[in-house]
Amino acid sequence: MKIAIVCYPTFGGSGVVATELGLELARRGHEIHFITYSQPVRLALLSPNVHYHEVNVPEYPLFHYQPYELALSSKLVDMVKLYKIELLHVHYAIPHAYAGYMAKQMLKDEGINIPMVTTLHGTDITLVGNHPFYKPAVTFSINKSDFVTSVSQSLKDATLELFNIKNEIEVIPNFIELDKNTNDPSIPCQRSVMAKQNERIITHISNFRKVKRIPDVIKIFYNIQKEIPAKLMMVGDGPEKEKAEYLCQELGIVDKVIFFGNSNEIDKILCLTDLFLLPSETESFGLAALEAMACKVPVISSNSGGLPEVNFDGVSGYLSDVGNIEEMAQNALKILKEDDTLQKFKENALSVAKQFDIKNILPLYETLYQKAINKYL
Ligand code: GMT
Repeated sequence: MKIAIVCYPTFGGSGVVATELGLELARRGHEIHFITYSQPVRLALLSPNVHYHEVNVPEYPLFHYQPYELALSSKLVDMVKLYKIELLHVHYAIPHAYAGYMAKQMLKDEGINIPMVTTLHGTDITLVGNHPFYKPAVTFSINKSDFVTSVSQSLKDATLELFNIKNEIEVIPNFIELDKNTNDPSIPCQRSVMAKQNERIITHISNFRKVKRIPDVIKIFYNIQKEIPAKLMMVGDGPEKEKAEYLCQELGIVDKVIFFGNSNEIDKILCLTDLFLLPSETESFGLAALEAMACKVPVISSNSGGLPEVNFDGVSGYLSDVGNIEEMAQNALKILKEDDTLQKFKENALSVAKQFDIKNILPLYETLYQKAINKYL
């Protein structure tokens, strides 16, 4: 199949899922065209099956806001015609589903019927899409998509509750490429560089937005390090980072917390991690938790959104109510104190992650794509 994938190229779950999906589809022989405003961060190499088309929005003094949707829909029309693309898969409803629908209509005018699959990722529904300024356009473009998927049952439920949706929504969860992520012996695991032998290593990875509750991460760690020797690795960048650095100063733990910034070497960080913290206000799925689990790292998370669908309480880690820092720290200590317990949770984390192996999830997308293409034959 010839598939155009529209996504955000930056560090963030939806872009990562879209890129990894495209790369695996390409490995399976499909022709993939990524269409976005800069090269996706996880898209290192292009190949005959993997193309990247940049959307440029020329500056013009009259524009207070650059008309990205317009440029994107025009680019989609051009690329569909040039490469004879058979299907659009847009990730994140705003504004991609809207731009995709416009492209569909323009193409229809020229006698080309192209199906569009929209994948809802989370904040496009829960935080941003639900805003009254966007809601009519988001509802419209979801309803006008040929097929809609959501990354968890919880996100599907939220979408049906918040919007007037007439379309079916199929749940296709986030996935992980286990062969790549699990204990690859070629990845050097330099634990001794980061911590002393007796220290536990705790990690948080995100884009440091408010929804991630970064102060909770620091406070949970603060409680942990009072009881056992430990280091915290904070990976990523975003609006809450500076405040987090100040909080570490206030709590007197700067020597125990390392801020890395954005990293493309997540597996090298996770391979030396003992515990992952994800106390988010909400997560439609929590891809970061799954990536940790695939590297045998148990997870302490909140129980909101789709997190209970990936982190199994008492098995791959523990879940607590949002903001219950004390319980999260106590649960972390339950896992970390004894080597045997930690080992058991590590094994469990990996076996839960196996359910989300890309090999199980990818065929769900392929079947859906075929259905979408058949719709217009
Ligand atoms: O929250 C992020 O880190 C980014 C965001 C995105 O859309 O790029 O992530 C959302 O999509 C991911 C992939 O489907 C999910 O795993 C995340 O849980 C979801 N984030 C939220 O719902 C807050």
